[in-house]
Amino acid sequence: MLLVDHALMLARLRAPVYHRCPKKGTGDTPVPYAGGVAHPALVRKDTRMSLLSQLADVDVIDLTAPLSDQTPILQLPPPFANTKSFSLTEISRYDDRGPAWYWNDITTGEHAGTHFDAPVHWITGKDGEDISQVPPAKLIAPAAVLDFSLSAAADPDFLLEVSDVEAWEEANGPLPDGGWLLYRTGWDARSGDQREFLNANETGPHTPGISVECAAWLASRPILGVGVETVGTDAGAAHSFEPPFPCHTALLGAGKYGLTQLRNLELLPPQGAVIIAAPLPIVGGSGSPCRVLALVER
Ligand code: 23J
Ligand code: MN
Repeated sequence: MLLVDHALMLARLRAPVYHRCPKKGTGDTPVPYAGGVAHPALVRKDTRMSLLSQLADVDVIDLTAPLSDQTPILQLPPPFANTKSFSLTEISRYDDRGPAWYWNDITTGEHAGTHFDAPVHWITGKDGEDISQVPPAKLIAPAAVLDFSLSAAADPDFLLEVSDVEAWEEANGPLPDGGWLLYRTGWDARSGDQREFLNANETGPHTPGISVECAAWLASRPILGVGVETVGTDAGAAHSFEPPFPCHTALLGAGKYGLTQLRNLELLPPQGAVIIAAPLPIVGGSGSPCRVLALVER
């Protein structure tokens, strides 16, 4: 079975899922197991080896921005409160505070750097999952990658429209059920510099995003969520949209997820990549810095 089929199977959470047992004598008798993820004890060793052997033909691409005190973060205008950046505080470094060990405390906002937005982050999703409640099976999912970097280069306020996604689907097939829409804008090239990344002037930040209508439409589609290269899933100017921050409002309100500050999307095919997004299970958290990896068949 293709790797992407495994991910689609997990993403669809079909229950029962049938695992065909190849053992002699039992033929092709389907063996049911509950839920989207097989307990290791329920999966034959040769099946596990088959999954592992497939990874030999897979490139692992890191979609995560490095996390440091230089990592760009969101800046909301007054009167709103702002997040802290990421930073390290040294506890000891092979010195009198700890002669044989080096370690740090970290300070970070939940929404610093490459991070995962849980539904509870927005008021429309306030009864939804916090970051610790996102089901692990959903953290491995297929992705469609929509490249609008030319449009965003021509207009930093470029907004993805329903017609853009429909035209993309016409050419590339439907967005994957239970999968990510990853929105490439080329904005990752600016992530080395907070000023360039936020691209603000006297009228506020100017970064590409998704229109109000398209955000509502995407929330009605069977996708898992939306991933972007910018500081948040909404456009820089989305504070002035009606409703404000339509991506957060519609998608998190529909129980979907956000991924931000992705990079290396240009290395992914339009369809067929499998995304592993691993936020920390912060109890009651609204989101988390996140390691995001893509698996791509060679
Ligand atoms: C809070 C308020 C507005 C926004 C955001 C957070 C984010 O972008 C975020 O990281 O979730 S736009
Ligand atoms: Mn966020």
